[in-house]
Amino acid sequence: MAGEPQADCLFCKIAAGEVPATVVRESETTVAFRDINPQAPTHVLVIPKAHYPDAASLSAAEPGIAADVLREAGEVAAGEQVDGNGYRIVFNTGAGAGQTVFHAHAHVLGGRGLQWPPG
Ligand code: IU
Repeated sequence: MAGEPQADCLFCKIAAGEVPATVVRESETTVAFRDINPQAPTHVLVIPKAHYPDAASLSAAEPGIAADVLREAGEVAAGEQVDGNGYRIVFNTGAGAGQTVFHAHAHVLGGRGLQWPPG
């Protein structure tokens, strides 16, 4: 069923506490944890606890939880004190855009200069 945990999904296991991660925030519907391969001094992933493969399917099925992810991303940036100099919230969507984990997640990147357009 839509949103149910998937047995083969790493981020479902992190959300369930079955795989360790460096958690920085948690809410009823989301978990935020540090990326294992950080691309900036602050690089935190915010995931919904419910399983949806990408941001578009999450927001279509659960707009309230999609809003929770965005709000938590902003709270992460404030907590990491990267909001003052600017930060980026990224949802890679599809393999062609670099998505490698097919459980919706927001990258929160900050703490260095960020170029535009991204690569
Ligand atoms: P992507 O947008 O799907 O490419 O992002 C997946 C991210 O998940 C990527 O930045 C990885 O470094 C990160 N990650 C992680 O934090 N922990 C893991 O065990 C694995 C990937 I696998």
